[in-house]
Amino acid sequence: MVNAAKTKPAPIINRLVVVGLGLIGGSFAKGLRESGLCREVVGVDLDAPSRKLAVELGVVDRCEEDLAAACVGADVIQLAVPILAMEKVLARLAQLGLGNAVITDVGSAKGNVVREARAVFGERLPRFVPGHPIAGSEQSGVEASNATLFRRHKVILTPLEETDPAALALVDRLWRALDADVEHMPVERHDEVLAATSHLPHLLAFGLVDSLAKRNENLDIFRYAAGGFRDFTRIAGSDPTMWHDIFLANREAVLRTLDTFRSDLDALRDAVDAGDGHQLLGVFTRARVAREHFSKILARRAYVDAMNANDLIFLAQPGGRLTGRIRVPGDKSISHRSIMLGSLAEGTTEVEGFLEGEDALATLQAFRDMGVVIEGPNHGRVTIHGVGLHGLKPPPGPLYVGNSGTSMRLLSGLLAGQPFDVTMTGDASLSKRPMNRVANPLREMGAVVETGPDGRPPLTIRGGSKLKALTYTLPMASAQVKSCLLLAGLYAEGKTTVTEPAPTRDHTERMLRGFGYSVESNGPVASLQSGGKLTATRIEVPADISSAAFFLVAASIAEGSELVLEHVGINPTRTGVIDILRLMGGDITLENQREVGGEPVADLRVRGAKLKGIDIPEELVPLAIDEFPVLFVAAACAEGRTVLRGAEELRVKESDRIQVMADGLITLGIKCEPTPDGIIIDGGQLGGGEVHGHGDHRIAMAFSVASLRASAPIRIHDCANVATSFPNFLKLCADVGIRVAEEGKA
Ligand code: SPQ
Repeated sequence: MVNAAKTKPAPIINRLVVVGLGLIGGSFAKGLRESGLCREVVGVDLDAPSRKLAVELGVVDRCEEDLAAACVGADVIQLAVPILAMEKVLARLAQLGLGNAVITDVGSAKGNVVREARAVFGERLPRFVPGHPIAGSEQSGVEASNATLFRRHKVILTPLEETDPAALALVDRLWRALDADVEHMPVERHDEVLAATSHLPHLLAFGLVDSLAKRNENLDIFRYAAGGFRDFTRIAGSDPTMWHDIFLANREAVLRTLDTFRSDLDALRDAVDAGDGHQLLGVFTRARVAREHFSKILARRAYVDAMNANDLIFLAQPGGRLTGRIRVPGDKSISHRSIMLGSLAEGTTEVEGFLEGEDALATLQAFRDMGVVIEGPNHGRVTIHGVGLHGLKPPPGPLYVGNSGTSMRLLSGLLAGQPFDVTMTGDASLSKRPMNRVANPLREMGAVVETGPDGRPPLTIRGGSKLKALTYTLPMASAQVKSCLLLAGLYAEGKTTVTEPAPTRDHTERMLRGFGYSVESNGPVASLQSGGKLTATRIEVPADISSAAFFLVAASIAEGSELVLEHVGINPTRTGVIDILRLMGGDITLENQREVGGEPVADLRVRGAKLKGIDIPEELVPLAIDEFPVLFVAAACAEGRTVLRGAEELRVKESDRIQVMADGLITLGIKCEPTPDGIIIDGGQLGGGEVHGHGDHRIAMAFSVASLRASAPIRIHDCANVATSFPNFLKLCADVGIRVAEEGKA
């Protein structure tokens, strides 16, 4: 039963007529009959046994052979006949007095149905609502009618300019009553999209199987056909008559998409012929990730859904003690930059320890979209076939960078120097973050940068601007703004100089030097001259101190803990968290200090300690900027008061990290007071309760750590974005003794 659990709504129409009682028509009729929205459902079918069965199976209330008899007093007429039979049925309907009845249909192509309807009804069709449910099954006929067939399936309605909004709303309402996911789009767009995503694949599957079957050795070929062949050709088992009809009905759109595909196929043929492995690798690596990438974008529905539409809940059990040795994933900032600089370098860059989190992967995908061949990631190994500073190609569409501020801000700098236009979009969180901090200085350099309202994403960067170097003092301590301008400086005439108000992470400067590009650093001033080139190199990405920070705090607050975090990057612009924890009484020692690829690393040993509240020195703020959510948890577990000032930047991260941490800590029973540029936290006893991650990875992980000192479980909502920076967070927690898991999973 559709909506079995809900109470039946009052009928909204008197009589629904469904013409054609196959799988689709029968399922539509049955579902709506059960929904209670129609007082009577009448079926029309030429086949007598089908008419009899339709009534016996409860698909319709009654059935008619004659269209005219069925349509008397109809409010809605659904045409569910084969697409090439549509013309005949429409012509007959046009001869009947239908009053104000709404006509709709389920045809797989829309242009031809609309043309035929105009031919018989006249140019204006205010009561016609063309539609197409994207659903089906291997079964057919009225006996296969299934009231839930359309549940969570897309139904596309293609209203015309003159479509009466009330008629559209009515058909929309009927489909939604079947739990369909209804979308509206123009007729032409529908036919293009379906030609590409459904009709072309069917043509290829039918064509390939037929081509192989025609060969003399066909028995041998099919005998050795493995899973790949079977997967690819599964749809060649579809109904030949139906598909014959669809190709004739959607001829123009199919031809357009087929021609584009044929030229792509020719390019592949040429690459095979010429032994062009680079071209083949480019196509294959892009294709391999494309499916996953696009389904992620669709699932996230940037700009549309509220962030917590897909609420992933972490449930953290109270208590615990940490032991063992772990290595947290690779540094996010360095991973982003390895892809950017490796792509712009000449030669092949090998990366090890790359962070396979969504943010760094978004950067990787952006460069693939701009024509860079990138192999991997495979267990942290990535091979980037650099194209040089001037080798990027225009991407096929907007670059989607998900949740990643680093991708959007750094990319905007280097995109300002390209000859083509690019638009960058992001998810709901990134769409709220300020971009004028990069857009304004880039404009001063001569770039044309368009933002959404209030300087928020999307960002469009127009190509072809001649950039001139800039001498710029950053209004805030931001490594992203500094890096953005240095990357733009690679393309600007003259010497670009950036002065920062306080030291921020210097990975861009270090890594540019690692790629053989000269960057001067003099205290707070960094500068570079355009005109050089980047030479490919080898990069070993150290473990991310920002991820290690969760375990530094966790082991510090859990009595009796002793944990070693291996191979952590301890770049002095990132170690504020260690300094702050030590000032609070934390017991952290650096062992086995060494340098890899221009970055200092060490194994960090941390033991449980009695922490005390402190006034956090302001000069440490930029050096621990991403670690404050979890440092607030340390403060909540410390004896006495901790005061943070000069950290207003925390309010414009993936969430307002001051406010959301304060809200959560107060829920857990901690006395704290947010201030415009910081927070005051009085240490106390953490209780349990429900808190929110607000789609911010670091908030979700910080509250997971808090459970170690909580008196009851903590339920943390909206945790999906932990995958942006720390995909195996829960696994490592389980390994060392933090009892947090996705709700419903042990
Ligand atoms: O990439 P994103 O979303 O901006 O990530 C964050 C984070 O917490 O992971 C900030 F929200 O890290 C930034 C960091 O805060 C990464 C970064 C970098 O790689 O250059 C610099 C810092 O940002 P900012 O705004 O201070 O320059």
